[in-house]
Amino acid sequence: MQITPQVGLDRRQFLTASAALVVAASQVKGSSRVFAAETADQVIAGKSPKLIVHNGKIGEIETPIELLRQNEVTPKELLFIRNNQVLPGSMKLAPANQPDWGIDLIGLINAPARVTVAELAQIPQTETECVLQCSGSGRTRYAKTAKVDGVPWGQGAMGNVRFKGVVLSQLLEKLKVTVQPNAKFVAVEGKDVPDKPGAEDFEHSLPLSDALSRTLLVTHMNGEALPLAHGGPVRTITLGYYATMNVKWLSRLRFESEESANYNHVGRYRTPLKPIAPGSAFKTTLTNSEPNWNMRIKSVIFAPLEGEKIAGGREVLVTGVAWNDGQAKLAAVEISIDEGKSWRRAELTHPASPYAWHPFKLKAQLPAGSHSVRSRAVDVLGNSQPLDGGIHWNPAGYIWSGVDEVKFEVT
Ligand SMILES: Nc1nc2c(c(=O)[nH]1)N[C@H]1C(S)=C(S)[C@@H](COP(=O)(O)O)O[C@H]1N2
Ligand SMILES: [Mo]
Repeated sequence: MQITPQVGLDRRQFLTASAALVVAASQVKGSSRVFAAETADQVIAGKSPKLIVHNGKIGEIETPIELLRQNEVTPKELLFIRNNQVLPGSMKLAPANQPDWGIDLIGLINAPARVTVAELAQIPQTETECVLQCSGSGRTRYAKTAKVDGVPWGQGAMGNVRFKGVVLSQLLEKLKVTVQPNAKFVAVEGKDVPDKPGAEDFEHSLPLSDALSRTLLVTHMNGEALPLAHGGPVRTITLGYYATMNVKWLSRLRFESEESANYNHVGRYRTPLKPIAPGSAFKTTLTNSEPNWNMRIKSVIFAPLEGEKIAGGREVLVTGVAWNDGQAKLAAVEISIDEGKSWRRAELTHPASPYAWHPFKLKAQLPAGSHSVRSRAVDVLGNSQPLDGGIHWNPAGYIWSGVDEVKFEVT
């Protein structure tokens, strides 16, 4: 890592900056990120100062693997943050305390309806542990194939959390709202404000059937009121979907016959339907690409850490987590310590929720020297992770799902 002296910083800024730099240097060895102006707790009050700040202005914050692996359920202090734009006043982990916050339901339904956060609390609740993963998580892995645009996320734009809320179909039942037969999508709108004048609002469309059965209107996370920074007082979580579809500060649900034409749904957060040449340009449209909806099957190695030096003469413990969109059971996680030539089954734990992290572990005897370990998850339908994740290369580097790889040394 190269340290370039910054010109024009005052002393207080410099001290902050150098403290952040020390944290950055110890957390993200080998990262291309050189400088963090602020620590995460300065960006969002309550976050751990050890998180990686990619953007302190709107809040793009990653969890280093060495912190992510410490808890089965990721505490709010450690959970990543991704804002495209922000609801003013929401850059904190405090709860929202807004019982009068209303959500409008409009479009292809029998009659428009409105529900408040206080009313949501009166409807039967569902609580589920699930992976929350930005579709850009792991983006930097694509750089081996060709340059990609966007926040240079490692594998830590994700976490495993417990969300509680009301399933959309149960809300409709309670409100006596019926959906018209020509409705095919639900557009989910957030109340945040575009960060540039003239920019479009943040919203996404979901296919109706998944929206009804797998979308929760979430008011609680990890047993507490949903923090403002994570979308409090209410956000959507569509189980098994990428986090970008999980709209924070939920304001409106539109039942429609078509997918939203909103820039964030059509111009971003989509991948080409057919493979494209790495490095080429691609403009997404409603018909040439698909939204970042269901999560691809994926595994991430938690130990060893990249670049770790492990004392010889003892077994090396390989650990990590795997998950998918929760629709097909995970069958196995396989580990290779010989660059993909042979694979061994790890011990895999099936959590209560199919949407949660599935921890895996394997012990390996390794001689002194340089080593690499690879992991790949397989589900009962045979879906797995490609050895070369670059086959899914796309200009924005969405939905990385290649075999994970970590290099380390036994001394
Ligand atoms: N209203 C709103 N919702 C949003 C966003 C946003 O910018 N505005 N960002 C999305 C993206 S891209 C991600 S990855 C997740 C991140 O959720 P988190 O910040 O709670 O971790 O929120 C999603 N929901
Ligand atoms: Mo995201």
